[in-house]
Amino acid sequence: MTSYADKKNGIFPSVCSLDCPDQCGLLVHKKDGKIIKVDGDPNHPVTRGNICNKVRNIAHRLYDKNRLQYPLKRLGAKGEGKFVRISWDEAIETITTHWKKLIEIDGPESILPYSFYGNMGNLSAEGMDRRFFHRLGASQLDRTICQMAGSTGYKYTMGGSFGIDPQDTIHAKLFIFWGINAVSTNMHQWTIAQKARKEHGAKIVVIDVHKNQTGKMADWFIPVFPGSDGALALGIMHILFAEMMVDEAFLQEYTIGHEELRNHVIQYDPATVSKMTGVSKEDLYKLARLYGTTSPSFIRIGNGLQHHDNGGMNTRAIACLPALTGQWLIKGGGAIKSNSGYLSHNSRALQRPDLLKNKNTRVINMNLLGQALLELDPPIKSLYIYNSNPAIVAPNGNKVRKGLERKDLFIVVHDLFLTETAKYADIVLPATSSYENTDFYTSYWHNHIQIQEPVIEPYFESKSNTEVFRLLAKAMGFDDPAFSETDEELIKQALHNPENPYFDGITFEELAEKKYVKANIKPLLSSKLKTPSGKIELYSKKMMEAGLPPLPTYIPLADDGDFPFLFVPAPTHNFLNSTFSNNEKHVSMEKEPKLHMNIADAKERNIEDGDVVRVWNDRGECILKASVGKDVLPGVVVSQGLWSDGRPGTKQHLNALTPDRLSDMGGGATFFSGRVNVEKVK
Ligand SMILES: Nc1nc2c(c(=O)[nH]1)N[C@H]1C(S)=C(S)[C@@H](COP(=O)(O)OP(=O)(O)OC[C@H]3O[C@@H](n4cnc5c(=O)[nH]c(N)nc54)[C@H](O)[C@@H]3O)O[C@H]1N2
Ligand SMILES: Nc1nc2c(c(=O)[nH]1)N[C@H]1C(S)=C(S)[C@@H](COP(=O)(O)OP(=O)(O)OC[C@H]3O[C@@H](n4cnc5c(=O)[nH]c(N)nc54)[C@H](O)[C@@H]3O)O[C@H]1N2
Ligand code: SF4
Ligand SMILES: [Mo]
Repeated sequence: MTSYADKKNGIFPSVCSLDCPDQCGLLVHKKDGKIIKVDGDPNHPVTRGNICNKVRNIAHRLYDKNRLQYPLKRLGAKGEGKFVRISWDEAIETITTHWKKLIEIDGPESILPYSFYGNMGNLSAEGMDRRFFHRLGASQLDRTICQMAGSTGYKYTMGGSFGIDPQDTIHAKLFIFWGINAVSTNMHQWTIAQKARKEHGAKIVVIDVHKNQTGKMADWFIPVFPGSDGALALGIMHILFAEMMVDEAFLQEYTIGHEELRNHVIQYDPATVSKMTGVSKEDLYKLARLYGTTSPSFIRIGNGLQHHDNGGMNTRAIACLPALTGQWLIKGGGAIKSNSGYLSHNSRALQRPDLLKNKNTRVINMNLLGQALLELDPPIKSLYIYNSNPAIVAPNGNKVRKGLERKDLFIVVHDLFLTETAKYADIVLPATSSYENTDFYTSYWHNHIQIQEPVIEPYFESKSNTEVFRLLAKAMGFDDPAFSETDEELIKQALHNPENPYFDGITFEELAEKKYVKANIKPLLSSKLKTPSGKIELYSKKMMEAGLPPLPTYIPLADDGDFPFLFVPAPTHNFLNSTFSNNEKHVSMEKEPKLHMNIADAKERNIEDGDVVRVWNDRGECILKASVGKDVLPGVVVSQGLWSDGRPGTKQHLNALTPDRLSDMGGGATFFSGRVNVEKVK
């Protein structure tokens, strides 16, 4: 294993560890032992030398004056932010002594790990941590906050997270970016679309509730009501069948349920669908005919349209479209929701669920964190939080914070910063950045596996996730060899996955030498799909068994009270979720949080562009600046960014407003299905 950490000067290979589909290959420039510049690797076939501004400026975050240097113990009240430095020995001793007592009195399920993908490295996000909590017998966390609804909906249709190779989309003549703010969240897919537009006149259509940075650069922007995408997809299907633009041979050979679907979509006529979606009949015909007559056509299905009560079904419905026109057989045609299925590593070897010894420990949905902390019986008595910042990112945030405030709840937070969440902790542990670690990465969009070797020394006393779990295991007296294996051994075990043919022949040695290796992907339909029938399931018996409509169906959003606006608090350009929201450089690039509203709605409330507005519902309130115009439909308001609410005089914890209902499938989050009211602050 190489480490470049002790090299003072030079340019070294690295990988972006952020939760972003692009998973760029990076070149890190060092001077006197410090990172001074980060570039995209020009030889990386997907990155091609381009990276986002967030990561170009990452040195500002890595060396931020507020970055944690030592373990801390809380002095003040929970949430207050008063801490004192302690040693690692004291930190580990305090945690494990507390846990041993809890296990004796309340049992191990009184302890709950809470994490997400603040670091996408497979060892950092789901390696030694999983081994540790399995052995402990802690409550298990269902990690549902991001893509669960959509992935489950897509899986019913296509059998798993399998789409096309994004590098092939250069051949597409039509790109539909559907519920994805790709300019900010998948920039290399956007770059390919622009190249295709320039080289062969490809058209770019964006379907969104907000004409944001992506919609503004489209050839055609189509605004829709939040949560209405399923209806829009069904309206397109209606026209495709009615005007005989479907590929009958493809339907016969590769799908099941086409006749049921053909009859089912008769009810979704253009007039009906126009009312459901806000898309005019004319535009609906235009879109369906464009889609029905252009080949190859490619749909990039985003996460936005699935953060809804009906998010699973919306995705399921859109996923049926490429089959109707036979796109999956054409190079560059088809869709991508997520491609994570292609790069599934040996998670059993890495996570060692066998250490649970078949104990049937309870599973807690992370979207219900507030409820779990306040209502669960027997109660959760300790939380160990890493790779995530729930006090900002979790839905129904005030409920979450009320739970975190519980005096009898022992909280440990492992992070690079004293986040809003860390302020509630009893013990705070400093984390290394991914640039200080060894790890391997598997993108959920492109098809490359990548390796990260340390490029800088650990920052002061910070430690990686794997290292901390090794220390905790030792202090708990866990002597299974699983807890002493090195990072290199863990990577080798994970890469050896006999169940994934695409990993065939890819070795640690090759990866260590080349830094990135493309998996041996075969065309999607060259073998049976992983659906029960092996085909694309337009009709799904499995859905019916799960109590869902077996055919794609429009189901309106749940009732969220009498507030006049649907509220969509989406991610923003210069942050990654809440990461960077506490770094001055990135906050200065992003400026301030805004509330986009339609001019007609604003007029009714005497709100002008730039006015300060109060946004509220029965869950909480925020104070934002109004941005008045025509970028959203009447009845919809949109904000961007998960802002830190630590700065004095601000009230911008947007998840204070969001519902913690679960979506129709997969226990997913419904961040964008909430309602609010808005008024001018005098
Ligand atoms: N710069 C940046 N990049 C990121 C992130 C970030 O925070 N910042 N986050 C990362 C993560 S974890 C994820 S999951 C992805 C998410 O990235 P995307 O897949 O782009 O998903 P979102 O940004 O959640 O939402 C995308 C768009 O959906 C729109 N939208 C909301 N509701 C609806 C609807 O009902 N219908 C339609 N058609 N559109 C709707 C929103 O206005 C938004 O423009 O991005 C990753 N990349
Ligand atoms: N309103 C609203 N809420 C949302 C969303 C939305 O669109 N709107 N998006 C949702 C989505 S899709 C997602 S994925 C979630 C994401 O939510 P989170 O997973 O919480 O993502 P981040 O806010 O980026 O927080 C990651 C944290 O991990 C820390 N971290 C980074 N690397 C490491 C490491 O190696 N070790 C440790 N211990 N810590 C590390 C970072 O410093 C940061 O504080 O948010 C969700 N919340
Ligand atoms: S955040 Fe995304 S686009 Fe930016 S460097 Fe990382 S992987 Fe690339
Ligand atoms: Mo996400």
